[in-house]
Amino acid sequence: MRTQVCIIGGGPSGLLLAQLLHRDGIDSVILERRERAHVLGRIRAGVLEQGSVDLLRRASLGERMEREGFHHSGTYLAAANRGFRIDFEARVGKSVMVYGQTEVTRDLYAARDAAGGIVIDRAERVTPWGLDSNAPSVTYVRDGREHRVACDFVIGCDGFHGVSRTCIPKDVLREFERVYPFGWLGVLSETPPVSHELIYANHPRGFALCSMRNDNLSRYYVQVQLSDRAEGWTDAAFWDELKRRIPEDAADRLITGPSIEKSIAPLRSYVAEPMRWGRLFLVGDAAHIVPPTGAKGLNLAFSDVHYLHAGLAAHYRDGDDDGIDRYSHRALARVWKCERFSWSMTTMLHRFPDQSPFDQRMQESELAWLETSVAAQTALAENYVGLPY
Ligand code: RFL
Ligand code: PHB
Repeated sequence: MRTQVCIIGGGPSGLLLAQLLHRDGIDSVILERRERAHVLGRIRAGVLEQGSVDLLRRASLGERMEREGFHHSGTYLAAANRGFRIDFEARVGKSVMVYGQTEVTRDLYAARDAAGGIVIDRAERVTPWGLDSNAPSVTYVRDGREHRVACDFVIGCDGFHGVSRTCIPKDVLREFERVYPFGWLGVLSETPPVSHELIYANHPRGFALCSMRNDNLSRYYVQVQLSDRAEGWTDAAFWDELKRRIPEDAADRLITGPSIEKSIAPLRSYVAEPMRWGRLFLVGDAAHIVPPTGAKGLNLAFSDVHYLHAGLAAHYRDGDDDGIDRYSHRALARVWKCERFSWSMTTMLHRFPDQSPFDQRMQESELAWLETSVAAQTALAENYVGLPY
């Protein structure tokens, strides 16, 4: 088979890139390792920046998001069981959209199907070839048979554990990493959200987050030890712990119920440089990971898609390679700013194992400063709603 752009990974970044390219008349094939039902079953991000919303609209994917998503014009931060609000609209004139990654992915698959796009799931042993030549290709095995896709470009949208990044020679690839000494235990429950906006809580017992998917679907997280297992946490233990860490009025209001999903995610900051090698381009989690505290992972994947789509469109339309040549540099400039924000939110809000009473006071005074300083609130709001592309 031959295509112009071969995309490895059928997560949100691979699907969105394919959809944007399709609108420019550029054809692509997506190779996805898992079954589609598995990809659609993942519970991940919940918050979309304005730039991500605009990009989805540009790909004609805005309709259900507009109907079912929630505009949030602010968020609550809390320290020691007392909360205060940061008003994004007042500080920077922008808001965010609460619309789950699961729904975004479902909309993207529906759009690919409607456009007759090729998404090959259960593609095993996906292997790129000739990335430093003008004629790359990708082989894969499906139902025991090997296939080859010849293409102009290979795009690695295959997440942190994908194959693409490993194709960049060791003496070219530079990796930067911080692994945090804790994880997030996340619970999804069919209960009304405790608050109409998110609550990010610092507490001496550890971080907690109250988020949501819709009027009767809540998403909550508590910081846990990396050695904890989700099965080891009963629902009752989870709700007790959450209540201890959030503001008292929210704890009093909290409606609890059985969990319908419970899992533990480790926290990591990671960047791979460069994001391009020969005919290979890395996008999203394949190139960088942020801890979820700033709600940046999916949004960062989408800003990569924006830069790469613009570069590929100019290549095919005008024979202009400036955009693809500058892709890695432009994407990384934004990646590092979002890495910094996600790291700083994580550092401000979590309890670290060796944290001293001094460190705890430092966190509390940073939050106290945020509560009263318009300048500090503006800086946080500018990053949270999304830096410009
Ligand atoms: P994905 O979603 O990991 O998709 C990669 C796809 O590639 C496939 N794949 C392969 N296919 C073929 N061959 C191979 N060798 C392959 N290896 C892998 C995989 O099966 C998969 O389908 O990467 P992508 O598209 O770059 O998207 C990134 C986002 O998924 C990620 O950044 C976010 O989920 C992060 N994240 C959040 N981001 C936000 O912007 N806002 C949030 O509120 C937010 N909350 C979160 C999060 C991530 C979390 N977890 C579980 C890590 C909350 C959590 C708890
Ligand atoms: C979520 O709703 O899953 C969510 C929201 C905000 C975050 C992380 C996760 O910072």
